[in-house]
Amino acid sequence: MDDKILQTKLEEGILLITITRPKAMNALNAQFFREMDELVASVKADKEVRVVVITGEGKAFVAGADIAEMVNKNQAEGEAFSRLGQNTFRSLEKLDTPVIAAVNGFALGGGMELAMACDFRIASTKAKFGQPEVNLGLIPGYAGTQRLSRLTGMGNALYLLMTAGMIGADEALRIGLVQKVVEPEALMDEVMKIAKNIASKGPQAIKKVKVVARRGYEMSLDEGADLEAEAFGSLFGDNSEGREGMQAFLEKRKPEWK
Ligand code: CO8
Repeated sequence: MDDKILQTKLEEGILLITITRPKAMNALNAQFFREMDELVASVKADKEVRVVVITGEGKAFVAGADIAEMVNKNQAEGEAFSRLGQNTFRSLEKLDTPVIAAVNGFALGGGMELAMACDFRIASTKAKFGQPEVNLGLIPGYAGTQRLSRLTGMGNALYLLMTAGMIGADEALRIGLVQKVVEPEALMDEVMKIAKNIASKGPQAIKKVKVVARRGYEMSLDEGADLEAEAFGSLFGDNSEGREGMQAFLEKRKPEWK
């Protein structure tokens, strides 16, 4: 029997990762982080994977870190569990391959933090978002305190972090936490359509655009623009992706990416 939490399917360059612990609402435990670390390393090494999609089985995307696994931790173990998750989510975010969260249901606590570490989020109308940690006498520990304000602005972030309230997909769309909301039965078709669209673009350009946008966000505008110019230049020249893309446009044909 395959007792992996993360089930994968690779189809037309799209790696679909499904979190399959539905009886525990896909709560994140140490095994999840081990498996996710392995997957991130394999995506880094695999040129076939153009886009990663993450979703959850059942009625949750992920309902948080595994409370049963956390409850008896001491201070040092709590901090270590936080760093473990932070490192995994950071390495996911740093992949140069795009990562899309297909949020099918509850995305709470560590689950919302996982969704926020993805490049963008497509939500089902059934999705519910929240950072309920303060209900448990905790705070987010997978950098949710940092990413939420970057995505939604400080007022929206502190409102959600302090009230621990749950919001629906439409409210998440309004505050910029998700980029699109679709009916539950259309979620995976829509996400796959978006993923295939991205996979059809220049593969080097997609990677560069992600890395430059993300790294530049942590720099001054001048430093970010410098990084952009360097990456822009790298797409030019004989046998380059940019040459093929522009040539194909001028010749009114589809580009042939390598
Ligand atoms: N951890 C462990 N088990 C969980 C979790 C969780 N986060 N969420 C749900 N479960 C379990 C339930 O205990 C239950 O188990 P059992 O069947 O054995 O009783 C099963 O999943 C089904 O859950 P419910 O019966 O509660 O299902 P409902 O449909 O009634 O409710 C909810 C669904 C609303 C999602 C509800 O389960 C809930 O509120 N869950 C907890 C949400 C939460 O508080 N999440 C935040 C957790 S803390 C966190 O994520 C911190 C992240 C940073 C950590 C840093 C490391 C230190």
